[in-house]
Amino acid sequence: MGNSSNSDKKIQVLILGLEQTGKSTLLKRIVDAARATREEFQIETTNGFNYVNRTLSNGNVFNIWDLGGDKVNKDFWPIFYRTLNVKLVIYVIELTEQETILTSLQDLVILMNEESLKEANFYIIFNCIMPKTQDFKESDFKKKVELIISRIKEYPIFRFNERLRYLIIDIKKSTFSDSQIDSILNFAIEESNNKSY
Ligand SMILES: Nc1nc2c(ncn2[C@@H]2O[C@H](COP(=O)(O)OP(=O)(O)O)[C@@H](O)[C@H]2O)c(=O)[nH]1
Ligand SMILES: [Mg+2]
Repeated sequence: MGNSSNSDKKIQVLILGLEQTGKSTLLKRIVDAARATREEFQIETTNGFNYVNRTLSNGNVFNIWDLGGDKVNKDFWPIFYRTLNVKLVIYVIELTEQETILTSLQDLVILMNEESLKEANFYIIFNCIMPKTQDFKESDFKKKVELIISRIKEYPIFRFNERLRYLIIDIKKSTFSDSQIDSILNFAIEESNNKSY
């Protein structure tokens, strides 16, 4: 309801995923990348939601919502995705927590088939929370991620190939560049005939 009256051209983005996967850390990275609008931003366990605006150099303005991922907060997700005209879901999965991966996948499949999200693209961030002493190497996780993606593909999902992209990263580390953040956000507005994935 009310989606078509969204004349202010702001592009709605949700950051979703289970708790402790790195969603709020990702939001902080997005804020840090927006140097012109740098502001004080505290990361705590998210009760409710965090919210920022981000303007890219191409003029696109994004409203980015980081929603809490615990059981109670998850019940409120539908209020956001059924009210906002969501163009992009950034879905964070923590790769080193084996027990939670299956739950993450089930939630993702449900979201991708949710009626009010059928026009939305999905960008999975496979976050690798490495111990302080250990460096992140993408190659260590590639096989695992390919397996996970093939698991998701077993489900019937509306326009799966066009709507899904992913990245394997340690969100906290500097290997996650500002231009990667920009290209994730811009996936929100890519026309389907340009989609290369
Ligand atoms: N080493 C490392 N720690 C991370 C990373 N992402 C998040 N963390 C830590 O994991 C915890 C949960 O992160 P948070 O962003 O609050 O998760 P959220 O519950 O999904 O919002 C925090 O203590 C973060 O500092 C990461 O990429 N690398
Ligand atoms: Mg949080």
